[in-house]
Amino acid sequence: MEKLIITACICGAEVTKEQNPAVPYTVEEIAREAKSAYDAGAALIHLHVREDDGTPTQSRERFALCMEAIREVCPEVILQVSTGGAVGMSAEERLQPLLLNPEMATLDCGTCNFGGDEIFVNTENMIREFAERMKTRKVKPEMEVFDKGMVDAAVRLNQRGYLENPMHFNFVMGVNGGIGATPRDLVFMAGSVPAGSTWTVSGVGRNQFPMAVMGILMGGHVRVGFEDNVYLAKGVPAASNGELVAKVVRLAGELGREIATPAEARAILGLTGGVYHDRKRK
Ligand code: KMH
Ligand code: ZN
Repeated sequence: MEKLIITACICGAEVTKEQNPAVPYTVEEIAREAKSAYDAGAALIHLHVREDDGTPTQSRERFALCMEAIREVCPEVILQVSTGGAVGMSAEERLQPLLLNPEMATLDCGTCNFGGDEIFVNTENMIREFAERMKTRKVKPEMEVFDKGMVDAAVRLNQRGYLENPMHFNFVMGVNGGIGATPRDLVFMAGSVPAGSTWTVSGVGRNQFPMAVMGILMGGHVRVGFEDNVYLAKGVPAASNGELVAKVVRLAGELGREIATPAEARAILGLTGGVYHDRKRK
């Protein structure tokens, strides 16, 4: 089986220090959490950033500061910027970090209820526009899919030339308004992507580790981190993102799946663009 790529979603846009004091807000805290995840075995960091008071922002300048700070402490790690941002942000606001030529970015493939009155809006025109901007800049998209219909939407965009093969999906499972997080749901999602695609699974909340085990066993990849879950076990807050990643490394070890280094993850995902490679070529 292919080696396991572990993605760490270290920060998110919604989770707060009230939920877990280790949630990073400042540039230094974000670099600290990225390093803890990388040291534990994460090859890829899914990045949101905050103002010092915790307010989510998609500011290009703030992303630049955080990305540089992460590169200082873990130069090899793959950086994937969020273009999802936080609920209610405009498309242009969300697109700002693409200007920094990251290796990867998220491409949210549909609109989803996030609970209460919150709606995460991604119209078809927005998705096309985001996809085109990523293609122009040679940024590899990770298709964020909260339901099976969003896989189909991505496949349609691929057929129309907006998205290149092979596609990489992230099944975000267990959010209010999206698909559940049962083994049957994951088998359904994994069976719905085109042949040759890669996928990772993000179980939200208490679904994080059950879905991680399923992903490990099924030959997919795994995302863990504070964005999706702040607990190491029931009632036990994680001291760092690194603790969450280390748990996945332990589970994978027990199940006989090796962990991909960033270089191996780049090969699996076919990453060739972005600042990382530009600097290497110089
Ligand atoms: N914070 C959510 C509204 C992404 O990063 O692309 C969107 C999100 C998805 O986290
Ligand atoms: Zn995100």
